[in-house]
Amino acid sequence: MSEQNVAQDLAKLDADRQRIEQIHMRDMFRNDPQRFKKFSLCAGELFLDYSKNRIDEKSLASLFDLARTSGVETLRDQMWSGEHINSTEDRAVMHMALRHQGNDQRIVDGENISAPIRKVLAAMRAYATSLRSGEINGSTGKKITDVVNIGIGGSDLGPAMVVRALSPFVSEIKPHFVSNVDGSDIADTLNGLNPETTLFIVASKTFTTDETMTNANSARKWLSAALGDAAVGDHFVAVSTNLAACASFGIQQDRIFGFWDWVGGRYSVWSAIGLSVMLAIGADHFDDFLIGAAELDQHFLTAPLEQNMPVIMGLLGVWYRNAFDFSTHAVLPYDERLGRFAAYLQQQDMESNGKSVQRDGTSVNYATGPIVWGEPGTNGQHAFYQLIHQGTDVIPVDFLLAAQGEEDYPVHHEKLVANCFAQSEALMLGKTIEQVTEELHGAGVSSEAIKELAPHKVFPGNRPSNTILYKKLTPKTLGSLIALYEHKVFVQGAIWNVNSYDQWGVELGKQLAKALLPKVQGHEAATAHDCSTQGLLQRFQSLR
Ligand code: G6Q
Repeated sequence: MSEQNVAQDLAKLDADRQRIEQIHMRDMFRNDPQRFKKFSLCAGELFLDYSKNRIDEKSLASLFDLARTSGVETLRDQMWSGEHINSTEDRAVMHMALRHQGNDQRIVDGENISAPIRKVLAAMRAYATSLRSGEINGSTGKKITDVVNIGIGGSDLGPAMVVRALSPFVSEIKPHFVSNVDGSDIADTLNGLNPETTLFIVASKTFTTDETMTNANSARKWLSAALGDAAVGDHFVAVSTNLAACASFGIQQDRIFGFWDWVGGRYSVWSAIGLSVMLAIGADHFDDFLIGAAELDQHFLTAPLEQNMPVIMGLLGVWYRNAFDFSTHAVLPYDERLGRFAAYLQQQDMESNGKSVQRDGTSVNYATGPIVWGEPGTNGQHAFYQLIHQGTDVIPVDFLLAAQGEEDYPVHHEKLVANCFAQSEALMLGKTIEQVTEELHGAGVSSEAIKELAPHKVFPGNRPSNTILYKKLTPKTLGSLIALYEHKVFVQGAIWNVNSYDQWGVELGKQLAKALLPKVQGHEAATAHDCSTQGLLQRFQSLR
């Protein structure tokens, strides 16, 4: 990566911002009927309309310059060639290799990783196929009908989001997810399940994560109480890089699916962490999911920056975060089954780029990762869209939409589409005081009432949005969508010069929870804390 002074490079965007702020987007559209054509593109099966952004050709050119001077392409190529771009953990970042479709070798630390990737994938396929067909059964010979994935963070959010998104493809086996250490999570999940027909996947890269091991031990107790301890081998599989710990939990050697330290947790749904997905949708659909991601990877690796969808989305995010100081970004799928997509992206984006130091450890003096949030439309329209349209914060939005619904409810889908397009149009156009006044006059409202009411009915407009349109939410499309956002996050991390692949910010809380546990349990005195923490401990003990 080139030597850089990020703040200086970002400051160069200011002249563009000042120029752009002089003109409302509605005028940009009025002045240029080619805007949609100019500012939209395809990548595989995804279509992106980014014309409803506060951009012109000149500001985009500056953004592409920024990508070049920040060394986005160099870092991308370093990642793909297996260099340890995750410097603080001294690791390569090779999740793209998990879905790579070519026969070429991928070398990490002198080893060809393509062969072990294919081996694990084949083992997953063989297991999934036998389990789904009833060739492999539970300890009493009954067919497994329910699978519970026990994992948290990267070992939960990806698979949980994906099986929900692909629910029309789920057959034979019903997937469940337990992540929270809160006992209500496992209790509610086990309630109604039959131990004889339930399989648990303990999904943990390290196999030491407290929440996951606590849940795994409770699940094991539940199963042993019903079927005896000898049944554990038939009802538990593991996904981990810590093979020794899996074996000592009692998991059979051939039911441990491995992965590698060059797969970050939040980038691991493509690895054996996706086993619950494969069990639920079948191996062929899982292959399509990988193929969809690989298609986006090829696009990201080869398309020129100016026609590179994740690069464009990443740059627009930097534009708003740094030149305009907008601090949040909403992802609003008009696709109910993407109900967990925003939660998934929160980890992908905020754990990756929520950083305050550069790669060399020096503090940043510019803003980095935005707050990412969202909910599916149209529900959000009846809730928080008020603020998006008329609040004091400007919130750039991504709308996600399938042209075809999975179900035979055409009227529903047409209404969904109309609402999605209407929102981006409304955000861009807004409504002027003159339009409001005219409308109210037309409705016969008195001049006096109009004076009072009109300001409340004005929409400033000029609010940016992207629209990502695809034919249908299939495994392949979903693979492409996730990869698109992964690369977008990469581009932003490269520009902000942060390490997008570590997550030290999650450690302090874990460390303090460990120290607090004996005090919560009452084994140690509630001392040596600040008076708030101490007071809470005492209050808690008095309420137990
Ligand atoms: C993701 C993080 C984190 C991780 C969980 C679970 O990038 O590393 O979310 O996935 O903490 O870790 P284990 O898989 O090791 O249990």
